[in-house]
Amino acid sequence: MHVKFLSLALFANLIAATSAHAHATFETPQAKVDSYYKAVLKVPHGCDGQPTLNLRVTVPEGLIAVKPMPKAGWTLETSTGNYAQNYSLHGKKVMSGVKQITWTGSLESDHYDEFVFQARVTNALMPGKPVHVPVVQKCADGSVAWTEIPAAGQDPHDLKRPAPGIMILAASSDHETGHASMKQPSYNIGDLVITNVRAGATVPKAPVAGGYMLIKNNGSEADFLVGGKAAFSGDVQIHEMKMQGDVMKMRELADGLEIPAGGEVMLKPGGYHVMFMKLTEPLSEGESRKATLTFKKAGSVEVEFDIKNRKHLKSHGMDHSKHGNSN
Ligand SMILES: [Cu+2]
Repeated sequence: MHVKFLSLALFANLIAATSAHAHATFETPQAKVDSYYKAVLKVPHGCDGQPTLNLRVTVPEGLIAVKPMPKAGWTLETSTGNYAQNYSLHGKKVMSGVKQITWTGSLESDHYDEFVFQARVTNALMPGKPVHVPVVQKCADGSVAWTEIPAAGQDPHDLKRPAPGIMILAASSDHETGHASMKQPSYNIGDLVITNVRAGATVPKAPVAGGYMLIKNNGSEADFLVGGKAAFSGDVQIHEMKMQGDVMKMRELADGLEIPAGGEVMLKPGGYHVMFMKLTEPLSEGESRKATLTFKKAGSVEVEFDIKNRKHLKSHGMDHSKHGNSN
């Protein structure tokens, strides 16, 4: 059997359609975390002049609750299996689902068609990184396997047959986890991703300051934020704020703050926070301060806190005027 290949581009927004080859692509090459993504795979032609008889899509880990769209004139088959990790969707545990979709029919080589499925984008996928969807196109006399996954930072052009990809964007449904984490740096340590790192501005001689952030755990085991170190603070503690009757009480979490497996915790004013005790200098709005955070399993990571005044902390460090146009 001889096998011939055609070309396929990854990201329509990154790779302009300047190639001499025809490409199969996703119509929308970006998808947001914690949202449903409609994947429209565009197949512009068959294998070197032959009609396409069969198209098989392999669902990558992190896309769940996949539902393919039936096509008139095509037979639709799916195979299901267990995910590598458990996910939660609408409060329910999801452990398995569609892992492979196959459409069988016929698409003339000089015709164009689209193959559609819907998927839930889980927070196991990291914003700013692409996810790749291997596709195999079969013809009477051979097949085209778009299954090569580019390494981190590798130009898909360097691959002969890259799997089409989708760039993962931060969730937008919630301003806490939305564009704030896109415009601010994100810190990775082990399975943890830390974004939206900010601390409250202080008045001169103030003894303490609060530090806030979003911590995501993409791993399969819980981790704990147990403490930290900062040049501007004599003692870095992890605190919880809670209403006790009518009184807001603050206490140190002696065992640390749990970041559950596959979950996330937002540290914010009025809730969990890093407490910088024994401040050695005031923190002024607009400045930033480096500090080290220590996790029980993942270890220590240096992060930079953006210093915000109280009002901007409450709005998660974002400028209100920019809230309207994040999409
Ligand atoms: Cu505190």
